[in-house]
Amino acid sequence: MTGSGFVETHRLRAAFARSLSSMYGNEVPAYTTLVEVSTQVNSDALAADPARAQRLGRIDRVTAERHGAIRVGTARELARVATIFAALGMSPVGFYDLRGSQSTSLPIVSTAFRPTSREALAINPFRVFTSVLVTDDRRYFDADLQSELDAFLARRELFPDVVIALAQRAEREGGLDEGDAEEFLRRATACFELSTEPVDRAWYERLARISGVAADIGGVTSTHINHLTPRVLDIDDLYRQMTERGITMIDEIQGPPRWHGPDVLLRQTSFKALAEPRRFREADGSVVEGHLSVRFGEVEQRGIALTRAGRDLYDRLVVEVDERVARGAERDEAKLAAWQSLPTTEADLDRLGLGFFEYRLSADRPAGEPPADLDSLLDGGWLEATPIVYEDFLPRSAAGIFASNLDDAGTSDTAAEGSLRDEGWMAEALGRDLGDPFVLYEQQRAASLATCAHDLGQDRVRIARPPTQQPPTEQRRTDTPGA
Ligand code: OOG
Ligand code: NI
Repeated sequence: MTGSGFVETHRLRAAFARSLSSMYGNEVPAYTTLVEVSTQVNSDALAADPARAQRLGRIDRVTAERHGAIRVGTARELARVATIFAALGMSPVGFYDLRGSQSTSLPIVSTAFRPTSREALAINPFRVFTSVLVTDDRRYFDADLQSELDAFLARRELFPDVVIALAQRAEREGGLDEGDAEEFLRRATACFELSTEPVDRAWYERLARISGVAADIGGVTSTHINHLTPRVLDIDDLYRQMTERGITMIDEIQGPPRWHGPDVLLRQTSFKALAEPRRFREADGSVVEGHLSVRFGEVEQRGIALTRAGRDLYDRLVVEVDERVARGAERDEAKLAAWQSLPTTEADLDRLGLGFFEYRLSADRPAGEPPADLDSLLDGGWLEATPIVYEDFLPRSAAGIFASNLDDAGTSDTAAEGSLRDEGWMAEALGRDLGDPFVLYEQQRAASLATCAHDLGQDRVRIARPPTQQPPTEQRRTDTPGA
């Protein structure tokens, strides 16, 4: 951190991502292998087709890109970690409820902290999927266990006051002086280090019988980074190369299939949780060496952000895939069959209002009076569309990743009433506004249109095309007029 005396927010975030990455690489050597293979996959993809490789972000952004995952126990812990992320220019975006979605017990709800502006994302898009335990959900915890668990969580301090004070100052002042920045990064990184503190075996196992995730969160006195995920341009290639190196991957690549059309949303896979040495305290007070398998390696390939209409379609296709699998189809084939309903080109994804794009003036646009509507501007070569990258997560894939990395499905009482958790609860717990992914993508799209309108000397409204709510048809084109 040499150079200018003041380390502003975006540099802090990039430095934090690097610091976490080097700490995690020391703790989990397989992560280093994953990063090596990812880097190779990306340079191969770049060499094979440079334009395609950089369609969804410049190669330096993609290669530096990581997301982390952490898990906390209480609303207070969530609010404190939100303060740390705010210092790094990362705000909470989206609400994910993973409870009851799988046969595996996942008594958590989640959000993701990430930069939200186009500029900040381009500098460093570091994001952290953050889950919080729902201790009052009777499907998982009875009243007695809940009060023991709440008391246990209330006694620990994951994020010391000194880190929070530095974070508050960094948020207020848009960064920190070099010395403070170093201290903040060191202390904030340490909050996510695997603790050597002995784990109370009986307590941990009691929680583990209900949910491996509950034990990982509430069975220990600290938190840790669960995984750090590099981004690749070809996840199938990565899956093959990791398997060739003898690393056992989970059975599936979660999310959309590999196909000939545009990549949308997010494809993810992981390698199985590793047995890591941990110390245990036994009932008689003795401390012994043992193992826990909770941390795993994950990798992702990002695609185009979908509009609400596009996302609704995606969610319907996921249901259709399940139905096909229930009737005996193989999952990858079922996905490919369902994907026939998606447009096969970016232009159609845009025109049908299913995907988010940004627009800019073409360098070689025609002379003369430009037409007034977006589709004609695109068709006539005045404007060019570039896809907006999906910066968020998928609840179904997240639940799948959690579940496939737990040895034991745990237990839950499906007849009991779940406790209420929603966006409102999450914002209240965070003590901050919770961003809506769709609104953020729409703002980015609208801002690019406003710039185009200005540059063309047009009225902004005339080229803004409201995203169509129509389901896609078999047709390659629709008759939706430009507004
Ligand atoms: C998070 C699991 C979900 C993703 O990228 O969707 C996830 C966790 O294990 O804490 O990592
Ligand atoms: Ni992840």
